[in-house]
Amino acid sequence: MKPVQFQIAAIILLLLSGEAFAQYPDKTQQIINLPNRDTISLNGTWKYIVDPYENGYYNYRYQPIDQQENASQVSEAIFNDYHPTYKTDRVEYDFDQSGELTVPGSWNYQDDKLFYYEGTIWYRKKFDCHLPKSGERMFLYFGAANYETHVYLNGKKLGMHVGGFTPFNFEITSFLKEKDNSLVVKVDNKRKKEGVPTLNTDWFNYGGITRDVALVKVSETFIRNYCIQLKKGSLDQIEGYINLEGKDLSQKITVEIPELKLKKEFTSDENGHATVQFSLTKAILWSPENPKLYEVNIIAGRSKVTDNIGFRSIETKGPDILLNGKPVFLRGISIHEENGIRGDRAWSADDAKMIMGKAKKLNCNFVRLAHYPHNENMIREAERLGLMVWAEIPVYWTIDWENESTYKNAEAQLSDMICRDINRANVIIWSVANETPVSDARTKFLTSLIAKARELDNTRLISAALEKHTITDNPPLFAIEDPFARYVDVLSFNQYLGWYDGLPEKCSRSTWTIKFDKPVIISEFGGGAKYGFHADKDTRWCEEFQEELYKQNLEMLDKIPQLRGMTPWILSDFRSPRRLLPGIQDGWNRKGLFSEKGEKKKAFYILKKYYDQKITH
Ligand code: GCB
Repeated sequence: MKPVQFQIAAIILLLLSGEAFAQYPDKTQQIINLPNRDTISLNGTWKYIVDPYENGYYNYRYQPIDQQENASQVSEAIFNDYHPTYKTDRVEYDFDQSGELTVPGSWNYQDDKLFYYEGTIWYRKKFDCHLPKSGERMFLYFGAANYETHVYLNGKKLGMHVGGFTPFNFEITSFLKEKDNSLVVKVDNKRKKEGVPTLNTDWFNYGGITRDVALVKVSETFIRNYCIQLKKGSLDQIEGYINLEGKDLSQKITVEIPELKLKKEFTSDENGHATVQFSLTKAILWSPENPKLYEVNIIAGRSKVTDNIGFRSIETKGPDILLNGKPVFLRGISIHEENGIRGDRAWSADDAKMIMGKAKKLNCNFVRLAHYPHNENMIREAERLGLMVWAEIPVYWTIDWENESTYKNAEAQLSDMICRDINRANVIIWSVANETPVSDARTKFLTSLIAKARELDNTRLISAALEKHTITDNPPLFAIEDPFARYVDVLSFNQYLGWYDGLPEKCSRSTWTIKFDKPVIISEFGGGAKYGFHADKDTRWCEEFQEELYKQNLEMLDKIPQLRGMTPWILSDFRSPRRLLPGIQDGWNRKGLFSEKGEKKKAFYILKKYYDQKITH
């Protein structure tokens, strides 16, 4: 083919493949409840190649190789310096001779040379596998990879995914071999202006395959996702759905809760969708005091899924948050998904136990999982321990509000988070943003996200961490003036009196006027302290300063009449490339109540004491 013809063909292919690998599908394709599916783990050691110039993806004209003529060969052809006018036998890569990374795990903490690396790494895993029998299908599932991921199996591109914190899957039934499958994955964690999050964040940009990878075996027609939860406002009526995928979409589906001797039947429509409604009598409701879960079985022909589900209601009434009809104060803490001892993203059940155990020590009944969807172990462990959850998407600071594809990306992350966790009783709040600057474009973006969240789940509360507004400086008087405040169920805001705004004593001179008849949650307050650094309470970075800051803030905030909870910033010190003060920060945001190694700072005891008193009210 002559170069010009070739280029036209390439463009056509590019357009076609753009559709085939749709980044932000309208309907979530999630397979949920991985912990209880028939899976084969692909965790472990993977070969890797660092590719800062994306030589394995773009040719010398910077055209993506895998969207051109030889797309089906791509995983074998990467790094061949592919030239459109001639083919070459020359090979300039070799997975076999390359190093190994452990999956899950970011690459940053596994090799000093990769600590600040932001770019592409190619992974390869070889595996043998029993081929699916007739009537069975196989999917490849990633818990998450940060940020943009392209996946190839045995030379065939399966697709791509954008977003670092949500799961994705591809069907691989017809591409599998019995022996020596070659799974090649390109992960790129370059920050992008139009990304979600965008260029600037206050957390570490861990790159790579950061959560579990597994093969999932299902039957030809299978239960993809479902929601079995209490109907909004009810303590005994279940309302939900079940979605099947496959050939026999319209069929009988049974839902059983053996402990309650319940067995109900439903019929799915021609799209595989069934609406579920039934009464739940004499069930013990899920609560922090008694985080009761029931085994729930869903059976559709040969497809059976078991989940452990709790039932509870969550509502607001004026300024009150009602859990199972009773007012509750949210004794919370903000958390990043990080294991500071390892110095990496948290991903495992053990990581989740360690982190949530600390929140329990503070006497929390609530956690804010900031600033992106955390892995499923975190939510399930919190549910087991009786911790309610605020879940959030990385619409953080200065997103590209006018960009349609940025919106689609944010909406896909929101939808995927909701779909994955919709059966978790402890999730009570979906948050759509953190500290976003007020503008019409921003408010439109966020109200569209809220509409989507309500369409997918009309039972949970919606919020966003907003910012305060100064009405007068002297005496300091603050309010929440953000126009977006009227759309949320729970009015939440971050404020840093005593740290970014004055010294802790400013709290005693400050007052708040909040005109909304809604529950108020302080989604962040806090200040930095280096564990083990002791001085007087006026010396920044010492534990005594942070202790005083907590005392003063709690006294001030407690006077807000609508105050119904808080999630101070933050449980543990966390890595942030913005925090470089030598000897103090050294790359860590020091606002933790625990150090990254798990040592308690003095402020821990102040918050715990406050929560101990709150428990009686
Ligand atoms: C904030 C952000 C949070 C930061 C924190 C801080 O307002 O929401 O992501 O880490 O302040 O430490 O400055």
